[in-house]
Amino acid sequence: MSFMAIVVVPDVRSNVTQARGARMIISRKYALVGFSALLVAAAAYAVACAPTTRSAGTGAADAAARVYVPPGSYDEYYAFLSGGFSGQLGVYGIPSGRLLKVIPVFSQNPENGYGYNQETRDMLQTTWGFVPWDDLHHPALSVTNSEHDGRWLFVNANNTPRIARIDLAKMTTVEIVQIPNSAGNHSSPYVTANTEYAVAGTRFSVPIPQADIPISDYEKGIFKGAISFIRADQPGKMRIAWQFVVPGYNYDLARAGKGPSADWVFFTSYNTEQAYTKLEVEASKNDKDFVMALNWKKLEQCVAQGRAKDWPSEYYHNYMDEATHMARSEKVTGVKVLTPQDCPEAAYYLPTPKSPHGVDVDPTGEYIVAGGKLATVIPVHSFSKMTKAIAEKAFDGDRDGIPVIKYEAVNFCEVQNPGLGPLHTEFDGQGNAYTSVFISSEIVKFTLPGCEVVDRVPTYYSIGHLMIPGGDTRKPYGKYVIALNKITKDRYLPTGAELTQSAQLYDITGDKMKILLDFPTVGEPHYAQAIDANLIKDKQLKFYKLSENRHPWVARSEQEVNVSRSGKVVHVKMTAIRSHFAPDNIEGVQVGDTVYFHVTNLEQDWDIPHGFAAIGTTQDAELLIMPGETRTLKWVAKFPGVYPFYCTDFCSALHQEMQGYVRVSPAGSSTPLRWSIGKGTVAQK
Ligand code: K7E
Ligand code: CUA
Repeated sequence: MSFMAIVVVPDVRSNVTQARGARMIISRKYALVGFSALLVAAAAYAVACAPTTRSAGTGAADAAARVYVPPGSYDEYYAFLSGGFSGQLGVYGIPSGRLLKVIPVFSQNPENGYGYNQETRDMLQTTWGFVPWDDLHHPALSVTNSEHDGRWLFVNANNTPRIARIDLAKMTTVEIVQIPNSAGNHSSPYVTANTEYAVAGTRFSVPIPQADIPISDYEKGIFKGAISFIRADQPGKMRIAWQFVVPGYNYDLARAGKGPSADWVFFTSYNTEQAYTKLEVEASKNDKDFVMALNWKKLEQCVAQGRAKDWPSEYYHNYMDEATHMARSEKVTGVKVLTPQDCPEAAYYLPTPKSPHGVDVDPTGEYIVAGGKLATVIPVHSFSKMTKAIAEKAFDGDRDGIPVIKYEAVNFCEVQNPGLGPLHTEFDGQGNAYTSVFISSEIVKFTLPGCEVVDRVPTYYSIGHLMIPGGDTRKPYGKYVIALNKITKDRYLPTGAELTQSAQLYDITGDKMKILLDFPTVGEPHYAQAIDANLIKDKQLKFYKLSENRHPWVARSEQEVNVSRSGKVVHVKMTAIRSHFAPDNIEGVQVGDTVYFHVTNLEQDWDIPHGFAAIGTTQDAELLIMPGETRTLKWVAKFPGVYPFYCTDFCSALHQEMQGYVRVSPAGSSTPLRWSIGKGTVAQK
């Protein structure tokens, strides 16, 4: 969760005693603070609206039929669910909820060696060094004219600010760029209407540039937020195009406009109080915080006109080189920085109640819906009112040179009775909006432009984001809404202290939302995206072409294998094919040698990976080598002896025969370096 102040009330379950207990704890804890009343109300509300579990009940057969995908058939959508603190992305079929793949992004993954093996380790390089973990919240599919185009998916790393690109034809992470001058890369990444830019805002404001100063200097306005624009439509070339330095608030979530508002991006900001301690109280004082509207076209012009300053920042850009199948890691120096003064008329603040979390733009591009997590209404702003207010200068002063538009001049409506703790909103393309409501644990449906709540349905439990397939595009697919829940409590067979997180699928084709399915998720799902399977299923990569493999240690046939020594490093250039390695006998390795096994999978057929594992591997995991690919395992020879290596992926009837030996002699031994497969084929150096 990213809003600590209210997570103290997640106990929304059908247990009155528990809720009462929670209420007591809360009121004790918050007796001193201004909004304890709201929190108590929250707990009371939880009791009143306590969901009844197992509500699928009568319609169960009908629900089952709606999500049933017969064996051998495909799902309708691919859904990409963020894994939160797992640093991974789960790929699920919808409506079945079947897990199809886990894509490691900001994580090491022993299943396929990502982040361990020598080819992919550098994807996780940063100015802090090798950072093999992060907190992944928001997937964003690439779009053309604000509709899915099936090229890429972008995701954020929250902790050590980074953005990654996933290639949707490979379903692997192919590019990661670090974001300097940012801290808590939460409002990230959201792409503009034609994926020109991925935008990323800082959740935590920090001294920019970083400086050793007292924390209380926050009050002097030295702490700032950086909004980054990352060029996103040029694979392999993600760069910080520029950064826009804004007042030191917390920039929580973002959305690009579409249609008439396509030149704009919107960011929520909370902590406009600029608190730096006890934020749960100190950052909850103002009745209104802001949505910040940024005209990125104008900012782009200002940069083109040379108004940005060059700042000496450093960051890493890592990408998978297609030809060599290896990550390239480069340090980039310098970033262009704009201030509001450098580029007037590019940024405006829209007053928004109260500590807003999500901000979402409807399919027409006209309505900007914010989720004020402590607000008692859902504020909906109007883009056309906003442009009019800007033309008429209907302002209420400014913050650091950013004009604040009068609330009445930009607000379209306040949706009444939205539940407690509205967070995120998606759209069905039929004039309805669906907002996730955390404290009262429900999805609330309201009409736009009607602004009237027309339905609500409980979620089990504590929904964070929600997602309608295509629900953030110009053309939502409608049909389903998926609740991404924080807490499951009694929903599944218990598994010790750590319980699964979960998603829930609802039918939204009728007037009333209907729950169809619960399915557990990998990690904590924050946001998710789903795409029509027809857009990408037929372009899935089946294997890498061996003839195009330019890995420096590739062996394209068994004739090309060899073993070579350079000082205390031994390179084994080897191949794998059903059902043997070549070579499979290696001698002459010495204690203290570092051995690199470069294994090329010679198969040119779909779904025939080979694995490779060597005993006592300490730094790398096993390898999983796709057909036509080369992967490298680093192995340190520790003790004299004869050690096996073997294939870990059951690849054929003779998979268990797919093994070999490496002989390790004492350091300085006279055993020559030699390798072989089959008797009498010994090669020697
Ligand atoms: Cu609401 Cu990180 Cu998008 Cu979680 S965030 S819920
Ligand atoms: Cu190759 Cu098992």
